[in-house]
Amino acid sequence: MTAESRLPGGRYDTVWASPGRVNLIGEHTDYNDGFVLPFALPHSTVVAARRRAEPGWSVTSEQTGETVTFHEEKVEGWAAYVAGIVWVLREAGHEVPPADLWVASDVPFGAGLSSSAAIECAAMAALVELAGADLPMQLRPRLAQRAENEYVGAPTGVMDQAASTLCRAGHALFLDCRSLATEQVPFDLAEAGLAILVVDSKAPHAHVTGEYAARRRSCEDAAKLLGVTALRDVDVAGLDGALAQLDDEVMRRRVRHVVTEDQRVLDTVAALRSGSLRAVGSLMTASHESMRDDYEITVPQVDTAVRVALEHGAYGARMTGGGFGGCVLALVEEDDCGSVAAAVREAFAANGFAPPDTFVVTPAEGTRRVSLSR
Ligand code: GAF
Repeated sequence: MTAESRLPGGRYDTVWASPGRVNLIGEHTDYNDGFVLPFALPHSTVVAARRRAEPGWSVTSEQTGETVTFHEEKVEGWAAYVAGIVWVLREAGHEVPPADLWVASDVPFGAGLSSSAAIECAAMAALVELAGADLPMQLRPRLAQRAENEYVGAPTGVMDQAASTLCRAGHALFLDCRSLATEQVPFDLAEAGLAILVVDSKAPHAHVTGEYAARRRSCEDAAKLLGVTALRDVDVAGLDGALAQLDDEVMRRRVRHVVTEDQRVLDTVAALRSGSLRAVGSLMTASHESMRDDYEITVPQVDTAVRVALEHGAYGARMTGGGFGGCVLALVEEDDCGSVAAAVREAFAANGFAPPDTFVVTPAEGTRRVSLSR
């Protein structure tokens, strides 16, 4: 059942859908002005909107049936993702007309698949249309990020909002998080007989907590000590020299992750451009090792999923997203999806972990207008 088919019956002025994402490679590089390579999931969040006569906005969740109505006051909880978009559009000088909104989603929550960016970007698209505002897609990710940073209070980078807004079906989005320059990189797994298997580890995932903020702070402190604007300005050729200037061993490891991860994104893009899809596997695994050993953001469940996938023939595997739980991506032969998924499930059971979810994904379309046929 698609998210849009779960919207309550009725007349809407407009309906928009924005997807969740997985990040093929480039983790914790976005807030360092670096490179990322996400693609959109087939799972999306749909926001339907209708103008209303009385002032204010309401948002109703299809999932819980709850309606939150707000005016100027600060909203907390899930509705903050929508209220934050109203706030940021008004901050940017757009007049947002009073409206009732309905939200339905099939993006798994709290799994590191960007359910928050999906609701933000769909709400933004619906409200921009109601407002009749001229706000090009390219400018929307920064605004949605600002809503998440300043209204919701999560110190994230721009990757998730950019992925949810700008991704194209059949492509990964090569994004320079400093300039926001993009390249749609063809990523046709089926043609190569490959698949990306997602393992949702079901380990609790919450990057609003201190660990994400601490990683970000450590990177910003390191950039200051090195005299650069952001760690993006250190490349692998200059890495040893940069590390030699830092006294703190933990900070050195954080810097090494970010600098080598940026290079792995560039190497992955080069591999995809030359059609060497299988070569991406070793870069994914190196990325995971760097997140595990240097950035220290993995947990036993995701490390187990990666190890078992590799033992059962995956070309590469890595955690995707902010970390401390969430999902693992494994690059596998299409025919091996079932056996790799079964091996991971067995290993989770043997370790006493909650059963994971496993599913195969292909790169889907970013934010799109939906025509309801009913
Ligand atoms: C989360 C954040 F929201 C992103 O901005 C990004 O930093 C990611 O973690 C890690 O790459 O999804």
